[in-house]
Amino acid sequence: MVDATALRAAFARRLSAMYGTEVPAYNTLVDVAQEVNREVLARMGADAERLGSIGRVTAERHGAIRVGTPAELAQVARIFGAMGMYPVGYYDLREAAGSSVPVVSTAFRPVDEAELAANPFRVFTSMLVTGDRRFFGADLERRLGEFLGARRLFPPRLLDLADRAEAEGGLDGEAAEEFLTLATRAFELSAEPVSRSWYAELERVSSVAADIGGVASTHVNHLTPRVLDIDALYARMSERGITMIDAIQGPPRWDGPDLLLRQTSFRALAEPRLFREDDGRVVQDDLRVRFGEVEARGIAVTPAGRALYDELSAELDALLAGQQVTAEERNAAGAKLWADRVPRGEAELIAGDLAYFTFHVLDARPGGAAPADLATLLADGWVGARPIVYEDFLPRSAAGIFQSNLTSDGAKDVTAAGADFGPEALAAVLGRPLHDPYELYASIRAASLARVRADLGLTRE
Ligand code: OOG
Ligand code: NI
Repeated sequence: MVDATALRAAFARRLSAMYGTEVPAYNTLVDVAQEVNREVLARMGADAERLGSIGRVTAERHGAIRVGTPAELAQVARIFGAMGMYPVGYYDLREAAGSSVPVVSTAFRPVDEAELAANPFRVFTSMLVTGDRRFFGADLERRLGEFLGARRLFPPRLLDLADRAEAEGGLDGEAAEEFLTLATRAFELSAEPVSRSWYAELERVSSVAADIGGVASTHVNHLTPRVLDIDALYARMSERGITMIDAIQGPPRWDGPDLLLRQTSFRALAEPRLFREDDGRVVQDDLRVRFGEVEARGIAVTPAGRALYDELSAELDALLAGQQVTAEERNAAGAKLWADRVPRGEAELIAGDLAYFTFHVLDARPGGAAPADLATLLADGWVGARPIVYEDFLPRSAAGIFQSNLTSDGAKDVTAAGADFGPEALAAVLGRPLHDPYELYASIRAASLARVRADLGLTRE
């Protein structure tokens, strides 16, 4: 029996091998990320593994895919469900700062601690909101609906195997092989010709709409490795002649602990694609829709920590509004705000309930009766803390990643009516609960505290 964990790990490896043949620069990115990770490990030793073992970090990827309809998204949920990946979080990229991308998104990922440690593969998944009048007029919505309704992204056999795997907790060897082959193939770039005029019409609305609804299949948009020092990676990729986007998105580089998520990318590569002209001729041209992205993950923050992050980001924007600053200058201004306002020590992050940690009883604890409160347990050396890694995404960075890789600005009619499509609507489409990331982190923390209490023979206060 190949269980969900093994299916997920195998799928991540196969997708990586496939994407490397389609986008060779991805292989360079993975090589450089691993080179940097080895150096950080040599330099920092065990500290380098505080946010995940080197085994986990080396295998760690996130993918991004985009689909067109609720029915397609529900099928995606079944395929990932087979691999122990469940929808977590709601992102509205139609609204995020600076964004005009007509999608709502979630991330499929493992939700419990052991599964995350075994393989945290996650896929940022976006769905077009074709009923949003700011982007699509009624006629275009209707034609888009017809086009999307007529295509089939996933073969019925793949969906059957997915359902069986989810119901039975895995698949036997032969069925697992078939499932993995079909699942990987479903995300390959198709060689089918693209209708030039249809693609162009959608591209006038948004290049993301064209990438999703202009073609008859779906594909991985990017596959992102994790790196332990993203500033070193940025410099090294630039030295290799790969032009990175202007900046690293997310929190600034500073001399405190890594929090949340920092990401950067290089521009979409021109890939050869076949086009069908209106007169029926098929010609070769290229499209720039896929790109390379890399990320560094930090500690998961609580709602209070997130509010502080959002506040500091807004203050930084206000501070720099109207000024022409380089990415370095922006980082320096951000790092200064952080130095003034974000605690630099893990103990302060715990005391201020700003970030999530798990707790464990230390072997070398004092004798006698254990104190009952966590602060004293930590301060007196009874209990140690380990940070919980941030497993999710940042809407503003996601919008920045989408945006910096678009070939055109598209057109959004801000006076037209948007379409309500909130987290409840998304959960209804998925046909399964949409997990709240904060609840997941909090329950991992709570489980560790329950173990500490049991180990120390403490009853709940
Ligand atoms: C997804 C963009 C968001 C991230 O890492 O924030 C994303 C896409 O381009 O489809 O992947
Ligand atoms: Ni991404």
